[in-house]
Amino acid sequence: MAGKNQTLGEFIIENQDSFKYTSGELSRLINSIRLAAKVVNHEVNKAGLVDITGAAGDINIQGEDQQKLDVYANDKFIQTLTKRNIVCGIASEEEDDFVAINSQDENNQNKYVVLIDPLDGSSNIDVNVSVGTIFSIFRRVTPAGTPVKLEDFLQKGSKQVAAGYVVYGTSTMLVYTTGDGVNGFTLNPAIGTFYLSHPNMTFPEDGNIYSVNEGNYLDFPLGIKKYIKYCQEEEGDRPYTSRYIGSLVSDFHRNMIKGGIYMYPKGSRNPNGKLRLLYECNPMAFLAEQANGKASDGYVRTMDVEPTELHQRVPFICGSRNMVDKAEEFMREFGE
Ligand code: P6P
Repeated sequence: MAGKNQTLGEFIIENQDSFKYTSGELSRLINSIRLAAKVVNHEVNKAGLVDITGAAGDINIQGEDQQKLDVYANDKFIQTLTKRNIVCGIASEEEDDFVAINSQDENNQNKYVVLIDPLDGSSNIDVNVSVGTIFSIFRRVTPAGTPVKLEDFLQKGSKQVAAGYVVYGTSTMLVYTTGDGVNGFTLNPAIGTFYLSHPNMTFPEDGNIYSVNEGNYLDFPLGIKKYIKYCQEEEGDRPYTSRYIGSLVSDFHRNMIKGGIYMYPKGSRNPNGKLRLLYECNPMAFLAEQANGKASDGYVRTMDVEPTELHQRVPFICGSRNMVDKAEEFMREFGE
């Protein structure tokens, strides 16, 4: 068990042997994410001072305005992971297709691919609300030294070897799992070092916070409407509190610490939900389950969903196990 105030670097080395795959490659990969997180954090923290907030003038594949920091964060993570020559491919919310990293070089024995949402919640940047980076890591399924293929990225969430997020909030934290629990590290900006501040993070089984964009209420499936009304009834420990920041990483992080549920259901404007399976829902679902929480689309476990395309969207319900169970109960009874 790691001691508090251990640095991220010390923690990675100490726990490297517990990771079922050999070699320090995954450790080097987490270290490169740590470096990119520090670089992006520096820019996010001064966004208001330098002309890097606001739209970049481009539209990403999601049809969303690319914020300048979106583009910056995307470039920095891809640059860092490429320079360190650790992965054979990267998929990103900001890239139409996956990016192959020297994978056609037969000497390239790199076995990991990374999928990232480089700056989730970026619409909050200009109003100084927390944003985050989300990452998901798989071992490639095609032979090393051959060109990386789409199938290397379209893997079920249950195949992830690591996942995590960086939350650029009142403090900057890196929270990740390699399948052996969830640990949170807080950046000391004065010296640029992440310290273990939240060992073995777990969702309380119950909570009294629900996070959903109630502006879409009329558009929700009946089961979700019924669950929201359940949260609002005067009964026992209810009504619950509604907290929705509009930044998945921040809502998830708060709910994991205090107990709560996050929902992004489908609706007429988002017939499959809004969140992307591969680089938002899967990594957050891996973290949730490793922290004794739960994640599904209301019926099917998120990490069991068979991916069909890089930027596919799914409905997402995630958080304290008993709260997700209750929401699924309403979905089974009342459905769409
Ligand atoms: P809405 C940010 O764009 C994001 O992907 C999540 O971080 C956030 O929870 C959600 O979308 C906000 O979406 O439609 O409620 O503004």
